[in-house]
Amino acid sequence: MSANQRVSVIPQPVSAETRDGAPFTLAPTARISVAGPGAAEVAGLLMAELASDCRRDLTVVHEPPVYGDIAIVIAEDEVAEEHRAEGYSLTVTAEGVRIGAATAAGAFWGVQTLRQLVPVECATDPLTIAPLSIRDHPRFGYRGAMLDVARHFFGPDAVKRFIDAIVLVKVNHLHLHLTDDQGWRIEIESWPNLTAHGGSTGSDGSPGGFFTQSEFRDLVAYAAERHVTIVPELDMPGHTNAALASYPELNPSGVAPELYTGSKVGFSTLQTGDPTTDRFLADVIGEVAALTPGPYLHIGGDECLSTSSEDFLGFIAHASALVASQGKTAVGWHEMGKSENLPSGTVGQYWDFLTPRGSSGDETLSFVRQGGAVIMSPADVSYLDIVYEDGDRLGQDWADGPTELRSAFVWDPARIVAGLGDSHLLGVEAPLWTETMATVEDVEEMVFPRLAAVAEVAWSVAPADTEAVESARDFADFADRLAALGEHWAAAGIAFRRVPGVPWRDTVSA
Ligand code: TNX
Repeated sequence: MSANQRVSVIPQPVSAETRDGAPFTLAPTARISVAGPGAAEVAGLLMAELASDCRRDLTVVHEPPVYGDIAIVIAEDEVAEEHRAEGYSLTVTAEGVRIGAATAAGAFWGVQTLRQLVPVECATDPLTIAPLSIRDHPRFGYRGAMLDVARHFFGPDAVKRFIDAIVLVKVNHLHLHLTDDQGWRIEIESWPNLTAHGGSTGSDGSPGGFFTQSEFRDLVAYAAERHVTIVPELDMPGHTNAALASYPELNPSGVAPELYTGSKVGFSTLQTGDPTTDRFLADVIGEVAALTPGPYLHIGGDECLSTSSEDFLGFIAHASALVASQGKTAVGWHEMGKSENLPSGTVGQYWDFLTPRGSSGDETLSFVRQGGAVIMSPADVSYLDIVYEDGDRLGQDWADGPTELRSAFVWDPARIVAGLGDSHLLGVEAPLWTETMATVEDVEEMVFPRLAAVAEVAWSVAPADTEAVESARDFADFADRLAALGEHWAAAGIAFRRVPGVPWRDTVSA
């Protein structure tokens, strides 16, 4: 374990050991040698990073490596069978760097580890890395971040920047909360007013905006190149004022409400069993499914405080069946587990606290009873919009806030709902709700560093089986590694928050 601690990477790899001997030095003659399916694409991304961050011009060659090269090798037997989906190995010696993986995704995560090991001064100083050997694979296949583009809209460039930042800590799902009371952000060709009117504003009267279908397709492709799956969310039947405001015929009165720019939740609802609403559902779910190569389509289902329970159950059965009929796996917030009529395999997303209250635990177990799995997003530790400290300018405090970095780190997803262990969990996701965040800098301040903590919870091995997760996770060690990652964030211009308790290095400016 002590050798482990000298290799500074987040998330902590499964095994990481430093080795004796001379360091690797990147010479001007170095090349990236590739072998195996997908290796050239991963090498292309590494090449671009080394060009932009370190001003090094490497070529990619389909030849065996020679002394001083960086090799990326993709072949089945590079990784033990049970870890092939995303596992990788990384060795560094004076002779060269070698990443081995069974898939392009595994090689890509190996590259992210390598990026953290490259010194940030690589543009001006020699690029050297001490010899080491890493073997690594994730605990969970679903490691997510959610960006709420409905309250404040963030456009394609901002979302790409977000993707670039989350992959460094091996987050591989980006859940986009595309619709809410304050705005509808995805073009639906058969219902154009959803964006023309429903996308025209946002929280606090912000300017709004939306993704055209072609922008969205481009975003999905950009994410896929980086081994990130986009999970689109159409939140319904509540959280739908923007849709109701765009089409009077979706309202029982036939009168459209005004657009909404406040922060209340739970006041809007679509109707159950209404023919116009049913046509709307089939159209929007059909168009978004067609834009989505990934397996998941999230249909919300949270905080339906204005929907009768009978209507809620009918609505969820109908909408989730539509998702399944499009060949997608429905995902919903845990309230959707009230339904006993979910298509088999429907995924639940838990957003209650570390200690479940009321019926949230049972609603979450309902997904497993119906053949599905669960994503853990406990609000009191993984919600990135909760204030860091009392009195913060950004964020809310309803989820037992403030949420310090330490709280985002010392918890375990398999110890929340009794009866839900690793085998029932798809993974872990950290959501960012943006009622109070208007700029990319605001977003980055809330997301970083806490996303790094949640990413480690999702990727790294479970803490030892002791009663208290608090003592099983080594926060001091995490904080040391985070200080090194912070240098990379600073170099990339990410507006992370220098929270107390971390030995941030002040040689670089944030
Ligand atoms: C609850 S948790 C919400 C969101 C809010 C968020 C603010 C959940 C599924 N819904 O509508 O934006 O709290 O923290």
